Amino acid sequence: GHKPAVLWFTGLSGSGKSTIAMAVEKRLFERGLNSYVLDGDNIRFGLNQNLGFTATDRQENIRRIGEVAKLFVDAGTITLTAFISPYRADRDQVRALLAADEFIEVFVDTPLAVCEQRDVKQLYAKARRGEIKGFTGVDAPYEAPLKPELTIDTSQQSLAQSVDQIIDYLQAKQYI
Ligand code: GGZ
Repeated sequence: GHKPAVLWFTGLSGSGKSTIAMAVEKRLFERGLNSYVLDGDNIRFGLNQNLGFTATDRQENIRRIGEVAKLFVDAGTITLTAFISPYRADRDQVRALLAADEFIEVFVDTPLAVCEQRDVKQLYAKARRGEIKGFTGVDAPYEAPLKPELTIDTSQQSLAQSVDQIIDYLQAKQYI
């Protein structure tokens, strides 16, 4: 059995949030546990397709995702969310929606320089050229968590090590 919770990944674009969340989900699935990843691919193209990247749209994006994550937890699912969620107040609002042990903030603390060097989608390059305005880390803020339950630096450890770190935490705290 397991105790459902939200693993709330936060970090810059290209920090590795989705990659780690997907790999954790795979590991949980292999153990027969019910889990699900909410990310841009299944949220920003559907439920939140009317939202962009202004501060107010990001706030509403995170608010809705928090509400959906709460529903998933109520349904018994270990829920992983992978959104930049740059504002501390918005993350704390989601934390307040849930019971104290149902919100696990995972700070994917990959340095901006590393994210920018990866630049898989060439979005940082576009932002630096001024072709995208309000890009997180370039000309829009990212407020790092003050007391995340977990901090992961993908420039210092492998994907497998990051996954192990999260699985170890879930086991130590008796979620799984
Ligand atoms: C940041 C942006 C922006 C701007 C488009 N700023 O690498 P990606 O492509 O897949 O990750 C980024 C994603 C961020 O969406 P989120 O829903 O996670 O953002 S938030 O939590 O702040 O609401 C990036 C792409 O969308 N993208 N424009 N201006 N990232």
